Amino acid sequence: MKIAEIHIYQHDLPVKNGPYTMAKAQVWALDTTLVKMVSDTGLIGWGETCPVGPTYAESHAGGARAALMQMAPDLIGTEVAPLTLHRAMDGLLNGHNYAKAAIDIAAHDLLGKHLGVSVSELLGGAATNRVPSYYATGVGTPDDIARLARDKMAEGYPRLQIKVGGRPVEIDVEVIRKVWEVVQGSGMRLAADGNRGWTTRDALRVSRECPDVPFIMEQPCNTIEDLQKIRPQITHGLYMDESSTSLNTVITAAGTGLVDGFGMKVTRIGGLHPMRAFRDICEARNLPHTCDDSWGGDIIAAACTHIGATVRPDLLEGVWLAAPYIQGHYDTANGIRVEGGHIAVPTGPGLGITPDETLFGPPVAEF
Ligand code: 0XW
Ligand code: MG
Repeated sequence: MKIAEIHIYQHDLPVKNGPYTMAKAQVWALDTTLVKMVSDTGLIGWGETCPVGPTYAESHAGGARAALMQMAPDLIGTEVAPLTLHRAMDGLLNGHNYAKAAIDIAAHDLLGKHLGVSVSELLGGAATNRVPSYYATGVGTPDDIARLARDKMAEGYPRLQIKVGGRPVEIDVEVIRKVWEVVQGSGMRLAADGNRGWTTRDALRVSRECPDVPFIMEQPCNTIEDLQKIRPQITHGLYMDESSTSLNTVITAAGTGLVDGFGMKVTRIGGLHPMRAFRDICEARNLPHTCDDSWGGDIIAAACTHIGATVRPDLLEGVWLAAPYIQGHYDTANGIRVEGGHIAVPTGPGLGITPDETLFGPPVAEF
């Protein structure tokens, strides 16, 4: 089965009760890019990539579409096989994993439909039909975030990710302590995500001032060198998110024991094919990780849920979706939802969703 057509769409995803605030970014609406891949057998697969604004990572919406337009004409006629496609994409464009991921996801959807199996079956087999999610707060006041923690715990979320950074670190310490007062003893797991916003000085101080709170520090500082510097001095677990930009980085971070786990984004690492290798590397080293993306609609959500379902359950820190922060779904019947802090794994072939493409308007490019 070969690629016959590639159609690229743009779609806006406004943030419910926006903005969504992180240490170095504030977003009101996200610009997502969708890929419709049509095979020479007439089947359709969907892919998506949606950077959460232009400063979260080295990615932006216009860049995703430019990269896709660069590669797409030469992908027509390529076999719909993830490894073959990645080699073809790498021969057409250096880097730009987050754009390649949209092609990779569409290919998995298409292949699953062709074989009559779900994407999680393609990725090695689901360990569960319901994955845990986690709730990510924005950067907020101690009282607001403590209230949110109470609400999300009551909803059934097993894990909370508190956003910190980009302000005096004393406030971050207060938020962590207030949230801990609320969730202590409940079994709720905690992450404090600095989104690169702390200096090493800040990270050391937070670890020193909250020795009794068992949170993990997610990407507290900007660079791998910063993480190496704080690593021997902190008592909290350290997870890498934004810095884990490729399998190459992940192998070193896992292999040298730099981190205790990862916040991982499917599109940042290049899609589901590299994500399954990442999953296996983590399992070999007993490293917990999330299966997320920076943002996106039902297509990204389905991709994250399928790979999340294949992770050894004790290593899965949760699947994060943008669904609770955006209005509506691409597929009103089968759209991916968080219910009781958990997500049902879609059952149909491929990604298990059928986007209503009338939502996306005419394609911005087609090949
Ligand atoms: C919480 N997330 C998965 C969604 C936001 O885009 C940021 C991200 C993270 O963990 O950094
Ligand atoms: Mg993170």
